[in-house]
Amino acid sequence: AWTKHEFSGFKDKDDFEREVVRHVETTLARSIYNCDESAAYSAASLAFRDRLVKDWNKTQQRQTFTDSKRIYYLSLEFLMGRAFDNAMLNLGAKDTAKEGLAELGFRIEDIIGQEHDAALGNGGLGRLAACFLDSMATLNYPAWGYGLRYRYGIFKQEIIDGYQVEVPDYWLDFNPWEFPRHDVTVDIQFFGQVSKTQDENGKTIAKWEGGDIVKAVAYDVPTPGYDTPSTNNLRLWSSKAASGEFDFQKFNSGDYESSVADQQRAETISAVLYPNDNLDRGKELRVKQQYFWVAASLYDIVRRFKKTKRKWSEFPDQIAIQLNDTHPTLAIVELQRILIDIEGLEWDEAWNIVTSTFGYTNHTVLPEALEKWPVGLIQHLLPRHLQIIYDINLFFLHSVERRFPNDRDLLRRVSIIEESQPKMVRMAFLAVVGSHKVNGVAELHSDLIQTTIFKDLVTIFGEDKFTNVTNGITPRRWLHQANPRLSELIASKTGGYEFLKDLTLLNKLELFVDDKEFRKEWAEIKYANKVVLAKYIKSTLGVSVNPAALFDVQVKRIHEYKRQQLNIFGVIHRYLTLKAMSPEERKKQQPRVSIFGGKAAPGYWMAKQIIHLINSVGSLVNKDADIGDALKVIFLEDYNVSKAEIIIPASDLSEHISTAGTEASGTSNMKFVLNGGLIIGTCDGANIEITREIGQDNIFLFGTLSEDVEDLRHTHTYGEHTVDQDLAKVFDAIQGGMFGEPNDFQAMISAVRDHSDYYLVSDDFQSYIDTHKMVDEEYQNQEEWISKCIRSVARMGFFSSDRCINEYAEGIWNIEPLAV
Ligand code: 26Q
Repeated sequence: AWTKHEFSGFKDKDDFEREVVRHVETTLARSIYNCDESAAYSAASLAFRDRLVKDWNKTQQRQTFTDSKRIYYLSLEFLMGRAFDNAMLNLGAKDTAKEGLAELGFRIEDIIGQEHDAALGNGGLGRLAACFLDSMATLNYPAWGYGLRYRYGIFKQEIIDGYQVEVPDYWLDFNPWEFPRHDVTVDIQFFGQVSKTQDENGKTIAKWEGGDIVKAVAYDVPTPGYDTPSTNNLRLWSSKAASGEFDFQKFNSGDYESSVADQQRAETISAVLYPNDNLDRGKELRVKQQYFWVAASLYDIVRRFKKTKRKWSEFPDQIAIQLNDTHPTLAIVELQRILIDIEGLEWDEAWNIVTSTFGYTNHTVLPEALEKWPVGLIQHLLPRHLQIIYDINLFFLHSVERRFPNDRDLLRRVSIIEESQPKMVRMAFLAVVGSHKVNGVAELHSDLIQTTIFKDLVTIFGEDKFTNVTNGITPRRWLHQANPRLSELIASKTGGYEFLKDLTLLNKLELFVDDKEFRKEWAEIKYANKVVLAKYIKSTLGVSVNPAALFDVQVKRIHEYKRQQLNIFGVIHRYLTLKAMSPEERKKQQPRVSIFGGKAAPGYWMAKQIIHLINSVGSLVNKDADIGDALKVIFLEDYNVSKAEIIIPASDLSEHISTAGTEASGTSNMKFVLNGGLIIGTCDGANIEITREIGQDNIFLFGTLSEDVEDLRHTHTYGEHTVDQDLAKVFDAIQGGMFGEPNDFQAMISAVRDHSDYYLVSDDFQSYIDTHKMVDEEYQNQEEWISKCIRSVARMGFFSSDRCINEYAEGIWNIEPLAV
């Protein structure tokens, strides 16, 4: 069924097997008779890597030879997950590998399971970057990703006595998917002083001297496209002491400790991913990471451009750089510095090049997530950059003043420097001023940024600078890889696997909504996926769940704005309701499994309390003999990409219930619907567009609308808000000690009942409960439910990251695919 493209893959299973055996015997230096699953994974990966490398080299050569415009995607996070399965599928050789591995005595799933996730990201923003790499390669765009090679990715989460415990994620022991480029290094400068002199023409020359040097070393990760030889590059930088190992001068003079300390200080820069999601809580090390990565990447990009011997004015014709949130905003300043201080361009010419090159994607309106850095910190770490930021601001404010004279308050509001104590650099404003396009990630979100945080900037720059590109997901990983049986069934009805490259072809499924045989197979696949998840739950938590129950899933980072507390309060309400019923009545209720998963930032105390409450509810409910299968409450440990691939295909209903106006887009909502699950959600982020595409009848919407949120919040602060009966009963149960020590959960209750209930949990509670009641009723009618699922999948074509990347390419990057 599968087209093998001409470049890579294997001739047949024997060809593949020979390669595996060769790698076991030579690369790994082991006997094939003493080959365990781990060695088989290593060797099989290396066999695929060899194929990938060939395509990769050809792709890079072609991009250089044709001198085509490239897009550089700068992201501090790439949440890639596993690479082996993805490589097999994208090269169209999974069946071959499966047969070959079977002959060697292995089940392919076991071999896939050997791989450690590459978890260089927190959540949505990092996974979006990974989906974009997949789409950019698949669509044959000349694209590179630039990121940091963290020694430790996002921490591993363990649950001990109901509490989250963080364990370091050391993932680099054996990683066949990266290529160290010890010859590709860049010296990165920190601290030091700036001196200014005049040249013979009276022009001021700034020199940044002194300070420390840290070395950036490149590690390259090939990122293959699906059914195409295009294989792009993800370049990750690792930090090293500039002197190589340690300072021998110091060492020989007996100062061994400090020579090692210097080395360690340098290596600290790329040591660990900051585990905050939607929260700006970085210190000096975070800015160091940002500058280290941005400076190395720009040096690399400029070096490549200079080889073409083109004029500087052609830079934006050859290069587009996309900033994934404000984390790489210093790139704007760094490119301006390179052009004026090193290459000798005039300010205006340089600034034109800079602003034509950059695009900026905003992922949040939450005030606590908007990046700001103290002026003093930047002054100390990057003295020349602070001067340039001040100059950018000066020229910008001058232009504002010319167009809007005598509006001092406007100048104060839009200044890149916030005149607070201490003064702060507003990174989002700097990103807007230094880019030619600014986009949000879903329609509502893009409207909101233009009317709230960037309102004044829209007035100044005009509406055309601001645009929307609704997020998308790659159907290769999130349908074909995660849910192979559903993918196969879809292929059988839509004319093969073409839909994986043009997701709008899913619309052909509408013809089969009433097809009995098709519906039966559809339901069987969902059930089988639920059995797999049930087994996983049994093996990890020891809890038996009934696969016939309604699986209700909320998996995402734990955050008050995402409102896992609303969900667990709802679960408690359900439990109390069931307890109050007679056994006969209870039997008539729709059985449910409430499944949670997600990490809390280690310093986010309230998020950790929420995890604790979920686990406490679970340990009571799951062993309550009165309740039995009617309700189970599960918290899955260490939610990550590879677990998402098991959980998402097994969901009947998933929860996307953020306070309206807080979730920029959400992308797991798209993954769940694409896998034949329905969703309960608020009118927020991409939920709104999902509703537009799949139809109101196929989604369970509830709650306050974003335009009403502000007013409602005000009524709270003026003390008029009351908690309704049902929610009060939930609080009483918690405070009565039903789920253990009530003091542990007091803050969660107080936030809603006694304080301002900022996230409007009490306002939305009743409609949330009522909507779940509707879900129960509708789930009873399985025929109707399945129709809704099929119709929804049929209408999800819009949410492919391929559509999304094409919009970026056309509307922001002005870049064309390179024909293969
Ligand atoms: C900032 C400063 C210091 C330390 C950490 C951070 C930081 C790190 C990660 C701030 C934010 C993030 C991540 C944000 C994120 O994942 N946002 C999500 O992006 C998705 C893709 O666009 C959206 O779908 C989600 O709605 C949005 O929450």
